[in-house]
Amino acid sequence: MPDSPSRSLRLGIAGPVGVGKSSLIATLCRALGDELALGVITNDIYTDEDARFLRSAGVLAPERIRAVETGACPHTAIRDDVTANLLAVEDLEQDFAPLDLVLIESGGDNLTATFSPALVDAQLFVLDVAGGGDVARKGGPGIARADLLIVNKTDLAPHVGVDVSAMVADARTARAGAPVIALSRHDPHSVAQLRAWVLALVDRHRSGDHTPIDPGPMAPHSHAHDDDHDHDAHHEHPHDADDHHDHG
Ligand SMILES: Nc1nc2c(ncn2[C@@H]2O[C@H](COP(=O)(O)OP(=O)(O)O)[C@@H](O)[C@H]2O)c(=O)[nH]1
Ligand SMILES: [Mg+2]
Repeated sequence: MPDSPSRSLRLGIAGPVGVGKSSLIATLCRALGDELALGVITNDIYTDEDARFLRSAGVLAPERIRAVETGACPHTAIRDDVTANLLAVEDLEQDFAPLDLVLIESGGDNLTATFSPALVDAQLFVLDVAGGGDVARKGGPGIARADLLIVNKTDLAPHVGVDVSAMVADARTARAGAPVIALSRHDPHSVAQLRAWVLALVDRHRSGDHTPIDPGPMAPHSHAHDDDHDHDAHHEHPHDADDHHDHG
């Protein structure tokens, strides 16, 4: 629930590592920076690499881009205990009031990670064609129920043997018709579609006509953490569906 219609729209960007979340945020800052007051939060496990990439892209004043370091479990910081992210958003909103839109990039450790509706008003889930044409069909809460699904890097489709229109059709089926945009930062028409979708959402948020949807918690899962970090990867944390899992 928006605290007040004048608070910024908080838009989450989720999806696996490497699908182009940071690049999509840079694209959005370029496409919307003239008409909206923007802020960006990145979630990285141990670094502020995404924030540094975005600052160096020069698409937004560097002080409007802040990093939250999430520790071992980036999905926890956007779903189960969103305190650090909420504080970062509220600080940005206070420091640059009034902001229209805050973009929050997830740490992207898991195909099924979703944002809590306590942190974001709406969320995008990003896939790329290089992940294979099948991935959209495999589903998961973000793919099925995020406010918008992006099939990214369509310019690469001929090189990886993926049929974009079939992938988009599968995605639409998995989402019961909810919106899907086939995107490439090299395709101005697709960028214009994304821009229009975000502007329409900001309008609905301002007029109080947008209702946040919870895609639901991530599926029960186990995953191995990077071997090159010296920390105890074996731990459990509660998810909101009470589906405890082990990291191995
Ligand atoms: N060909 C192509 N590459 C892209 C596109 N968007 C992002 N990339 C590349 O994909 C890689 C991962 O992008 P990044 O934004 O860091 O992904 P993230 O881990 O999801 O934040 C980088 O090398 C980007 O340059 C796109 O539309 N087309
Ligand atoms: Mg990134």
